[in-house]
Amino acid sequence: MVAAIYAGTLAAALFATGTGGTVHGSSLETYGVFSSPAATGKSQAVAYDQSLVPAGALVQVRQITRPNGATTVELRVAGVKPNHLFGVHVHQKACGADPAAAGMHYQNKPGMDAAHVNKKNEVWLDFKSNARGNGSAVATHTWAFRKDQARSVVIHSEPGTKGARAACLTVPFRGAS
Ligand SMILES: [Cu+2]
Repeated sequence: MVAAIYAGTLAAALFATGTGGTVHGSSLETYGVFSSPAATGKSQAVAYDQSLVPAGALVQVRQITRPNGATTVELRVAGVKPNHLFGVHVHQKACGADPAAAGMHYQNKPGMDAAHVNKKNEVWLDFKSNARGNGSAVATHTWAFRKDQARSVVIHSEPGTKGARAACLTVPFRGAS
């Protein structure tokens, strides 16, 4: 519980410097402290490659959905490998000890060709960490998630779609009502 309280405080601090302002619509925040799959237990944040995402690194994800369905997802991380380009996507399933547990990318319109596997049809939050190992990204789409079909954020070893899965945060994204 100490870790959770610590993460909550730090996560709040991470977002305190963020966009802020009044949100019209609904907002969801999820945070975690990464740990190895073996040590994870009930934690929602799993680090598979600790050379990129060490145990103890922090992550926070915020979802803002407007009344018209437009959805913004914000990612913030602290304590990851400095000066590194990461690829990040919203995936369909919750994280597990196995990196594959998170399943495929969430897609607005399902399809495996280039017309569907892109950051307009999926939620990509690629970022470059700074010299202190902190990073952030924001993605906005005109569409909302389908209920219960977007369940995690996966951090990959490189930008785009080719990187190995380095870490995962389970996020109960809200679907269109
Ligand atoms: Cu991914």
